[in-house]
Amino acid sequence: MQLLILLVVIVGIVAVGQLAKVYELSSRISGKREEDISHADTRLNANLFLVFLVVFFASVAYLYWAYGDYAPPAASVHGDAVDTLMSFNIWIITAVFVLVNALLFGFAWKYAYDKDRKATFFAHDNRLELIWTVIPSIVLAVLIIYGLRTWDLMTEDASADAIRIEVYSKQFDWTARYVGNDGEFGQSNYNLITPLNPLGIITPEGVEDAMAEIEKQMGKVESDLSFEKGLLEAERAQLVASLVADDHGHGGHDHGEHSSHGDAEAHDDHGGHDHAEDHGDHGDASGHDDHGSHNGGWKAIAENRIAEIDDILEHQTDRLLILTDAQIEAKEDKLKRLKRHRQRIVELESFTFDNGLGSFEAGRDDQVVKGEFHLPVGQEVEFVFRSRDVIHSAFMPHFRAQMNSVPGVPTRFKMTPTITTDSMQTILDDPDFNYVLLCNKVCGAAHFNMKMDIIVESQEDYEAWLEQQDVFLVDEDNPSTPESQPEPTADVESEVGAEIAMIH
Ligand SMILES: [Cu+2]
Repeated sequence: MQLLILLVVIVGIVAVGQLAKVYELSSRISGKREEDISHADTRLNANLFLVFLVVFFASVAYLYWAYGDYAPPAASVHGDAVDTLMSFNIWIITAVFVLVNALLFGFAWKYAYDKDRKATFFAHDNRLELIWTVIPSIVLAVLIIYGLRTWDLMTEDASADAIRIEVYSKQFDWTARYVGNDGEFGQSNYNLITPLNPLGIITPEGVEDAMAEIEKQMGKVESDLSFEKGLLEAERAQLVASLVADDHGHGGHDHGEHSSHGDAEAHDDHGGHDHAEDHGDHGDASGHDDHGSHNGGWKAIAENRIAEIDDILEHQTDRLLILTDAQIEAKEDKLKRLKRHRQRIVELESFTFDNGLGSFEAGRDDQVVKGEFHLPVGQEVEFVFRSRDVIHSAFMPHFRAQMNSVPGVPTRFKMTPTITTDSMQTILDDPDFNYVLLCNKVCGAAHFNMKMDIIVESQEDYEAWLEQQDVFLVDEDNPSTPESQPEPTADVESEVGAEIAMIH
């Protein structure tokens, strides 16, 4: 079938070529030149340009009319500003579009070829250059400054009493988290994620398990590396070389022989040898006249290590590993990564918030919700976005809000919803309407399904709903805080709770 299509295409090309040739030949016979075009043809083409211009403008006008009002009314404070900015841009773009195309096709019509007309020629005009440089510069500057000011409405610092919500993305769903009474999100870490703790909020048990897991993995990698044949041989060669170098400095013993000992005990065979003594009491200055104590101690350690390596190479061959350079590098990288993970958890564990709240307390009363989350109307909300796997984009079209959600880099914006879900259902005459949070970054196979409903309601309804949401660690009577956490933090917590209650 494909071959057939290819054949048809080839035959077509050949046919067109032949036709062109025939036309050329017949023109030559009738004495007509290729560039001789009749006046009627020229006028026809010129008029077609004009027809095209009219049809083009008419269809663009139709598209504006049919699709120009693409979004329901903005449901946030800054949303109106975003819409105004958008309209402002559209008006400028439309004006430039009409002007440029009218000139382009209008001139093609007006100045169609006329054998009696002579073109004027001028190479340069400073005034024209100035006009088409300065005017676009001013227009662009206005657009950029206006745009940045609108952007600030979303991104400047939220007020102190703003509600804080974390939106967490992963392939392929969203999770929302409220701070709870203490006003702080519990710290979280990728390594603390479990099926029951999908956000990886820090808990003493979580830290213990994660640390154990990291240590286990580190132990495995370290053990692999310590039995890698090439690494052992390289280490041995380096130790031998440094012993020899040291020896040359002192003009003393033959360490080449020394370094070939089978194991540590072999030192004893050498009886009164200097190094047997070193072995006995390394680090002790007394009794080593020709070597410094430091030097002697180092030598003993080096020789012990050589003996150890020899033992492994000769007697523990079943434990030896032979790895490629790339494999060794991968293992070393993994070790570094695990150490970094461990370090981060240690830092999180000891973290204290400005209000004295410890790391473990902050997370305990966090409320984690899925499927939908609620917002009170007229109240400023600060969103913080985190991602577990790839870059997602939190898009709330009705609030004219969007922000990338990036692994490892928390992002944020603030907004104030102005229309409740109920009112919007009335405005749109659609009882099924719901505000939505969508993913607006193609993030994988089920990207299209990555959605969360948003309910905007009165302050009372919102509080009643929030009241019903589970707190992260439910067992309040038996707090799973470690012994080392001092009692006073509990007081700080209740004080902060009281303060927040007063604000509301
Ligand atoms: Cu996504």
